[in-house]
Amino acid sequence: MTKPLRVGLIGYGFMGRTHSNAYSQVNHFFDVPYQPQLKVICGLEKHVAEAFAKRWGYESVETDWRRVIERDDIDLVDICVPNNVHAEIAMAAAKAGKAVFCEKPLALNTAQAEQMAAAVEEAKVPNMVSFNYRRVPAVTLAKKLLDEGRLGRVFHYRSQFLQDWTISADVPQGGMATWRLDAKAAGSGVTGDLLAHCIDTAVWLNGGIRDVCAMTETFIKERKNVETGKVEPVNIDDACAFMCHFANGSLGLFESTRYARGHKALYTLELNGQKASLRWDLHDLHRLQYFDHADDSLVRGWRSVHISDSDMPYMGAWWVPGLQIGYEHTFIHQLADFLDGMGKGQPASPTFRDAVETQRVCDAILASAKSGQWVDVA
Ligand code: SOE
Repeated sequence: MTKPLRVGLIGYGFMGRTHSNAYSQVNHFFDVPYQPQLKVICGLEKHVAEAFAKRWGYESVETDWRRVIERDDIDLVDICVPNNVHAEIAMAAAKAGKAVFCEKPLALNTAQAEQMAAAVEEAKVPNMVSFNYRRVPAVTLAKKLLDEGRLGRVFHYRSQFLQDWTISADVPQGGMATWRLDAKAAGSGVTGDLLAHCIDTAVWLNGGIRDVCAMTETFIKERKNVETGKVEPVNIDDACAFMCHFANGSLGLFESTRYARGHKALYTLELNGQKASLRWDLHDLHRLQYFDHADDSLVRGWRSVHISDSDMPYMGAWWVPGLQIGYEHTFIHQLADFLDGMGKGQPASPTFRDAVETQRVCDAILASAKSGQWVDVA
């Protein structure tokens, strides 16, 4: 028997769409104890919210998030708005006893993330942060192989997230479409927006990060602000590279930029262990590259494992072997795990508390880039 879960979604942008799709699909494919009911979509512009409600099947529309939290017909508040509003909404929702689902990065900085984690813990409400790439079946499989000890001791972790959409100086900052370029709304640039994904996956796969040494660059120093209409200084990092030590003694190398001409969303990761290595790439997301040194030396080489059989993570819920899935499915998987966890009374990771760790690494990166020194992840 599934129980209804009445959803209030705040934010009708790109992430609002990925989450709405997940609510609509999850019960078609996964046996989860809850059935999401799309009660309300909330966004600043009424006509946009109304069009969104019509397209996705939300029953009602609000333009002030406080109204969503006051409503007693809402069980789950889902936050898909710019980063600077996450904390206020999440803490108010927790106080009102609602479950809280929040887009990444959790907060603008560690202090704020800590407050948010404390709020959901004090209110004892289910909570999760949307670091969706953990739930790409190939990435989840990488976790399984690591946990089984197939790589042996890990020596290296390497990861990149490359884009190219801000190269033109004509791209503005601020506003609905380009708030990611405005430090007031986003907190940071590629560090919080893209490296946070790499860090979340890395810590999940390879354990905690001890210290970091980073460099950042802002290539275009001024951009027009959509809200003020004025040309203003750009205060986000356009590119960031950092190296780190993991607690397990392995070395990490990470890079992210929005200036890698030709790369639209190239997220890659690679681990090199004593016994084996593995590599994954978002542009070929249904494949895991795997090299096992124990293979017969005459045929030893990188294997390209196609993740589609039903014994692969999440794939039993989808089509028949050989037929693959895509980006949107990662959001369905994380929702399925969240609902399953709610049913069992077990938190699904990454919780707000888990995401504080990612935020800590991001803060250490920005501090290191500023000082030019190695910085401990406190
Ligand atoms: C930025 O362009 C962005 O949309 C991020 O905000 C997402 O988290 C990432 O998955 C894709 O790129």
